[in-house]
Amino acid sequence: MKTQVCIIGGGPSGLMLSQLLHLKGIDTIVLEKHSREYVLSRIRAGVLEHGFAELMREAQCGERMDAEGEIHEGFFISHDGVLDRVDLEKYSGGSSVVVYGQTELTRDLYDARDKMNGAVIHNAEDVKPHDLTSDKPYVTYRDGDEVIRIDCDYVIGADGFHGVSRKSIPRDVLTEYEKVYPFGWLGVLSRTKPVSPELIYAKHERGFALCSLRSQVLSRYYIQVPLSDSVEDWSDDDFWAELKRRLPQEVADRMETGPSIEKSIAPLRSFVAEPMRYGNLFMAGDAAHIVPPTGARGLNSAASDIYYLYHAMVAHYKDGDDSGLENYSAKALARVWKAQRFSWWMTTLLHTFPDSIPYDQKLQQTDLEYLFSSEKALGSLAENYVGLPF
Ligand code: FAS
Ligand code: PHB
Repeated sequence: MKTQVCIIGGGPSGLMLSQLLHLKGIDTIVLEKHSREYVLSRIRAGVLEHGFAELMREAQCGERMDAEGEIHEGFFISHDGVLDRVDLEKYSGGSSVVVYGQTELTRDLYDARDKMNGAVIHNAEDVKPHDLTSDKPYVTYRDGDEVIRIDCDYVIGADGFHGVSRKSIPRDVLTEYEKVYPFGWLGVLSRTKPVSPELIYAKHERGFALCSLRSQVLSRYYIQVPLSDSVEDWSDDDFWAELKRRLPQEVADRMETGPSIEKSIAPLRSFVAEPMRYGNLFMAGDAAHIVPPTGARGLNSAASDIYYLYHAMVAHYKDGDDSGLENYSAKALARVWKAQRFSWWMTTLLHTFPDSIPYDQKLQQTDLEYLFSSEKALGSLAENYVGLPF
């Protein structure tokens, strides 16, 4: 088989790039190790930056997002029993975010690929990139006992944190930066009316909590839990009781509870791999960087990688201009690190750290007080949350 761009990974990064390049007449093949059902069963991000939403529309996949997604112009931070609102629209100079689940946008991307007869190969086993530093790279994968080879011009590593692409870069080329947090997030999805029309990020001495949503009949909640916890340690009743303890009484009193239809624990880490290019391999999304979900930057950091790669590939194939490809890693990393900083800051501000000393706790308190006493501080939070420019 031959294609121009072989994309490893059928998550939002890989599918979005495949769709955008197809619309410009650039041929791609997407190799996904799991089934489509498995990919769509994962519950992940919920908040889309303005830039991600624009990319979905440019990829001709934004129709359902615009119809079913919710525009949010602010969110709340609860602390010391009170709710303080962050007015995103006011402090970002008129921008907002779209609340629309990653599961749904991934479904929209798959549907768009199907409509255009896009080549997305599921259950691709043992995917391996080869000859990445040559001008004739190729990728192999197994379909049962048969090994299939795909010759291409470029390989895109959009295969997430546990993928094969980053591991294909020699250790002496790659530099990895990592910070692991001493807690995780226990997430619950429930068919209940969301407790608040806008998200509530709760700082509490018992631990962080987040009230989010997927629609007006589907709620998404999280509580910070020790790394030693497992999902089996948490009955639905225990989860709801603990979530309520971490919220202001007026919010807890109106909380509609119900059975969990999904319950999982995600560890929190900050991670960046540099460079994001090796020969004719370009990494994008979680393959190259991970953030704690506190700042809702995970999926949104992938958006700018895809935006840069899309324009670089079009410039190469249409104009013979390789400047975008040459500058990709440095340009993508500049925005990635700003998302890393913001995610670290939001996580440090709002979580209870088991080993924190009284001085740290006073700093957290002061940071919150400063935030809500300064329009410039709120402006900084808002411009990062709605998404820094690509
Ligand atoms: P993905 O990991 O989504 O996709 C990579 C794809 O590559 C997967 O489908 C995988 O099966 C496939 N793959 C892996 N190895 C392969 C191989 N060897 N061969 C072929 N295919 C391979 N972000 C937020 O903003 N908010 C959140 O609340 C949030 N919660 C999260 C919870 C969890 C448990 C995780 C893991 C992530 C969460 N994220 C969240 C971040 C998440 O949304 C990612 O940023 C987003 O999925 C990035 O998309 P991709 O880069 O496409 O990577
Ligand atoms: C979610 O709805 O899953 C969500 C929203 C905002 C975050 C993290 C997760 O910061």
